[in-house]
Amino acid sequence: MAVERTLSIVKPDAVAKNVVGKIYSRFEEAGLQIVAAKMLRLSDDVAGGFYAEHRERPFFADLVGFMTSGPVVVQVLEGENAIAKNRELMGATNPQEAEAGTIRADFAQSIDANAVHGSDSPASAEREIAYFFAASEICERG
Ligand code: IDP
Repeated sequence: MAVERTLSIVKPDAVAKNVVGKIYSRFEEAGLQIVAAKMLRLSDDVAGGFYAEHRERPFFADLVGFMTSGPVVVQVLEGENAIAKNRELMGATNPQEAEAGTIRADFAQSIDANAVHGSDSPASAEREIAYFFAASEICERG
C-alpha cells in the first residue's frame, strides 16, 4: 500500500458543536498524520469552486450556503491508503446510513450538515489539496 495524502474538511456543523478535537483523534488513532491545517471562513466563490462538480445538482445552493455558514477547519492527512481510510472513518454521506462508530454516525445530523468532507480519489485529493494549500504549507512529518 502506498503512502497517500488526502484533503479533509471539518464542516461548519462540527466546528459549531466543538468536536474538532474529537474528529482529529479519529484520524490520529487510525494512523493518519495531520501534515497541514487551517481554520477559515469560506466565501461563496471558494465554496462553489471547491464543489464545482456539483454545480448542476439541485442541492448545490444549499451546499454552498451551508459551507459558508461558519468557520471550517481544513487539513491534509497523510498515511498508508489515506484516501480510503479517511472515507471509512467518515462513513456514508447520509449519516442515517453511516455505520456505527463512524464520524458521520457519531457527529452529523443530516445529509446537508454531515460533519466532514474527504477526497474520494487520488485525482480529487490532488486537486483539493492544491485548492487550499500551497506546497510550502504542507509539512514533512517523517
Ligand atoms: P461526500 O461528501 O460523501 O463525498 P458527495 O456526493 O461528494 O458526498 O456530496 C458532497 C456533499 O454534498 C455531501 O457531503 C453533502 O453535504 C451534500 N449532498 C450530497 N448529496 C446531497 C443530497 O442529496 N441532498 C443534500 N445535500 C447533499
